[in-house]
Amino acid sequence: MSSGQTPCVNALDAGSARRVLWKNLRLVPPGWQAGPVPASDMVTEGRRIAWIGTAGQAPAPVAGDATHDLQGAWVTPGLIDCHTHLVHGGQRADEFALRLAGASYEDIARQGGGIVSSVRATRAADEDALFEQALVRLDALRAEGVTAIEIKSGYGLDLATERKMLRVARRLGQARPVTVRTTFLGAHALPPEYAGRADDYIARVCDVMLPALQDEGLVDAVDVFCEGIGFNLAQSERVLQAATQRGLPVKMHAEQLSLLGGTALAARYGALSADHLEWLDEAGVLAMRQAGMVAVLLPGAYYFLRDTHLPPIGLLRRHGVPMALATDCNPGTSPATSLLLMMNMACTLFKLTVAEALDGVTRHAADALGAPDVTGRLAVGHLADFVVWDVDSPAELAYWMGLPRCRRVVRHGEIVG
Ligand code: DI6
Ligand code: FE
Repeated sequence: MSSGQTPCVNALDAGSARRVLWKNLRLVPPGWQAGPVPASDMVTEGRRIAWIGTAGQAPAPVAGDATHDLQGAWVTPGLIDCHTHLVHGGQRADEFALRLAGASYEDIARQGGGIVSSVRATRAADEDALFEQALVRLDALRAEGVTAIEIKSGYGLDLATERKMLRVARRLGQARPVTVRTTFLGAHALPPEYAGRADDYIARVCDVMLPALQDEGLVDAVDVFCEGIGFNLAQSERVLQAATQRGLPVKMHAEQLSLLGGTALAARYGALSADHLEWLDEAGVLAMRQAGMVAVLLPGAYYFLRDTHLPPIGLLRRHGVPMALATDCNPGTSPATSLLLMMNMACTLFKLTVAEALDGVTRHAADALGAPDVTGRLAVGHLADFVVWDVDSPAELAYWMGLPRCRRVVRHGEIVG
């Protein structure tokens, strides 16, 4: 982190990396508070930040260096969407209509709709079709300054389709200038062919699917949906155990629709994050704090399900649990492709401050993502992933609902949008 005030001199070595001077920008500091922020300059060298400090004091450019004058524009770290189900076949607008007519999300799931209907569509789609559908959503996120994203599997629920989803996720990261972290969510729902045999399915997830997909280099982390309509505590623990034994970081969909205690379980396994958390209690908050976990809040799902049970923001704040925000982009509960809109919803629905929302899509999201190089912070030595905004105040990032305000996106030192 850098306040942008203190010049941090570091070796601007004579390597061949391209050097760029970004002049006259205003860095939105972590924990931003309304008020003037003096202008800074930043020097990037190749992929990384080599110098940040007071405007006008950067090392003088030499021949071959590029210079961009940002004319006092506000700059944040690249935005990070740390919880998505971006890759899936089809959409579920008809189910939305049913819910509007009175059916509950859980009713629909129990009647063979819900997640399982997306499983049918995802199994039926070929890899290229899945890729093309997901690319549209990825580009919508990128247009708002997203430079890193987590993508889960979990609409395959068989080895071949989970593999197909994770391969698509990897391809997305090659096709676009965005860091993709993949999460294996084989334990998202019970596939119809395992009806009444949830323990057998979990055994397959742990003993067959996870090892195979990890060996193919497709898995960066492992997640499980611990819920009445998902998997119980014992089944969730088996997944966490299997992942941990294989050296993979874990996370959990926890306490979304009821309080099962999944968060405390995830804490025992040193999870990166617990996500959703509408029903989380104080014991769970304390467990998160102790384990150094991030609380990933998903206001899009809360809104889209017309939920009324708020996550315990006051407790998370009081106990100092970092809060991240993500889209949860998925066809059933959050067909959202705007992280800025999630900031707005987190402020209006969950009463987050603008500063919390900004930190929630940058440094705290990075900590939930678990990608070693993605920090969500602008400081010397860190990757040069940042966004230049067309706003008078950083509060505008949480204020507009749909107005594009992103002027430039820089990833790994290169202008990519
Ligand atoms: N919680 C969610 O909100 C999504 N998955 C999950 O575990 C919903 C997935 C869906 O309905 O398709
Ligand atoms: Fe989710």
